[in-house]
Amino acid sequence: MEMTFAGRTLDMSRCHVMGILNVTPDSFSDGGRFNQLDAALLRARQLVADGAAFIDVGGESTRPGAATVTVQEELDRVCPVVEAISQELDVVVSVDTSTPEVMTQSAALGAGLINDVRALQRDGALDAAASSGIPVCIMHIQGEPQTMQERPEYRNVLREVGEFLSERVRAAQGAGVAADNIILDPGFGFGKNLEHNLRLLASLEQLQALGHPLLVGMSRKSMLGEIVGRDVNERLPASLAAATISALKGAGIVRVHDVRETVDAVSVAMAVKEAG
Ligand code: 7PJ
Repeated sequence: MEMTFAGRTLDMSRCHVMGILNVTPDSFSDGGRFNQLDAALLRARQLVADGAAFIDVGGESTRPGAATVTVQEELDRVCPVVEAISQELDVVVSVDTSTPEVMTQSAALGAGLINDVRALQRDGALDAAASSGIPVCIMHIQGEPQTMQERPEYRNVLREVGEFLSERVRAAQGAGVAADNIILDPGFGFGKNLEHNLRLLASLEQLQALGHPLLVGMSRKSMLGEIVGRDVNERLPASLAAATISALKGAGIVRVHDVRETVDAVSVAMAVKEAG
């Protein structure tokens, strides 16, 4: 169950914490590139100090209604941050992108994981991921980010997510991605209502049967807001519960905003798992 990310080997039978680092510009800030890079590095240092094993750098918002970004804009946002973190910090840099050019350049600058919420479905993404030689996370999504939450429908969400992921694994392997370089993600909130999300979380063990480590992301998501009736900034306890459950059910990576708190929660889950 070991996996190597740009020279760093991790035991994926344990649960690791991935900190989220958004490098989408704040429309209310007039900070230039230098300030943005500086701010990203400060945040990255804190995430590592807090215990993150991965930092997920993303330059494109996938929120429904978010503005689209050009390839050049995404490269300009993501690449300097990937390069700086890779050089300075002892952490795996993950790049949250669906864009082949960003995959290729990030891997060359030291990224250790490609995290694609579109499951390598964009033209050129399969080949870019394969040529990069680094591991990839393939996530399930129903539809496109802009419209995915309008009316998600499944006959059997667990089976359909499993079939989609299996098909994308075959496609990735067909393009030359090594089987032991593939991580899978059910894609919580990506074209799913609360009932779909809960069914997937309740059955996470069954997705392990696909034979790849699992990454899960539920931090602060609206599925948790629906359960506890709280705004996005008050969802830390709910997010910790979701991370704990995921770790107990065998997730190899949890993708979160609140790294320090999640590391503690996951440590308790791991200690219990090892005692069982
Ligand atoms: C996920 C992601 C997720 C993976 C986002 C948000 C939305 N990548 N990128 N899994 N979510 N692999 O954080 O609210 O669930 S962006």
